[in-house]
Amino acid sequence: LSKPTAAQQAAELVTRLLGGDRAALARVITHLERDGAGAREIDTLLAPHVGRAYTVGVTGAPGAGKSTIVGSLLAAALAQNQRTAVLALDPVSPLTHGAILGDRLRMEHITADERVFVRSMTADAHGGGLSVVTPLAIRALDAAGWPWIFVETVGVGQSEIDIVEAAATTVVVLNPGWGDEVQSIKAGLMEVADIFVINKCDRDGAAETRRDLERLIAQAPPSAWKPPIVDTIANQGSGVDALWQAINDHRGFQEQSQLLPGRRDRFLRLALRSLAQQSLNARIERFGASARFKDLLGKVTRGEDSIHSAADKLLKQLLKD
Ligand SMILES: Nc1nc2c(ncn2[C@@H]2O[C@H](COP(=O)(O)OP(=O)(O)O)[C@@H](O)[C@H]2O)c(=O)[nH]1
Ligand SMILES: [Mg+2]
Repeated sequence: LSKPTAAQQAAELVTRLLGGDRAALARVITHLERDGAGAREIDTLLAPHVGRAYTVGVTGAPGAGKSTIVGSLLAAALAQNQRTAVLALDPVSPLTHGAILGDRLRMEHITADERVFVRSMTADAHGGGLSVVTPLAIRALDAAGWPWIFVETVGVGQSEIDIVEAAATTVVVLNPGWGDEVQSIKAGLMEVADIFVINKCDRDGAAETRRDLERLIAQAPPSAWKPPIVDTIANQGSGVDALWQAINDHRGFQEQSQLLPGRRDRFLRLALRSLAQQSLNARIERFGASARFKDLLGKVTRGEDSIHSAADKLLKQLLKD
């Protein structure tokens, strides 16, 4: 008997995933993460089965309490017998390996439950970055029948803002005292926040933070949804039911106003753009080693061609290949 091909293995894995096999789901995400043999086949096979899940992005500075909040939200969801998956993203993994371990611990009390699926992903496991892999992993969870998907990410850098934009509901977590967090708000999170959380309300300064936030919200362009501010003490579970309610309210608002197809478009646009970008970058890398590239480079070096025109020729060549 010959060894099964990557395509056959992918088909078998996806069949098991669709049947609810958790180990198959975990392996599929690993394949997508590594962009290994079968990743393309896997997404093709998943495509007819996606579109039912509701995604909630949870973002904020490191240490703000995102993992603690997600852990308590899992409990709130479970209390209503809602099955929930979590993707914990670590965009700067060499610096925050401890954080990922901590995340696991903070959710561990609950991850033994069959109605919960928790998965961490790091940026260094593949070439394309989290903005490529996260949408693919969300599709895998969706196809596997997880109705709620929480995505936890650190709110730094444009690619992470892209990721939170891809969620149907985006929760931005702050702490009393603001500090550096006001920077990330100004850097663009203000426009993407559907719900604000002031976590660690056991500390001083919560009322001032709320006032600052209310002022920022009042300055935003008018819109039908006004982001609520929820106070939490997540490590004591306080305020988390109100947050779960706010998430459900926002979902209900979007369903009623028929806003979810637009959110879905935004998600797929991001996924498509990220993947195309990754693929183009890989081609440029490969092309950089070719004789044709050396030729182009030589012309620029000798002053026979401009950098602009050489770059145009490079692109033309790449798109022809
Ligand atoms: N005092 C206080 N500490 C909290 C609260 N919520 C979380 N923490 C603690 O803050 C630290 C960072 O929490 P974590 O959930 O890992 O933050 P993340 O990096 O945003 O995921 C942990 O030690 C938590 O136990 C809170 O409401 N009050
Ligand atoms: Mg965390």
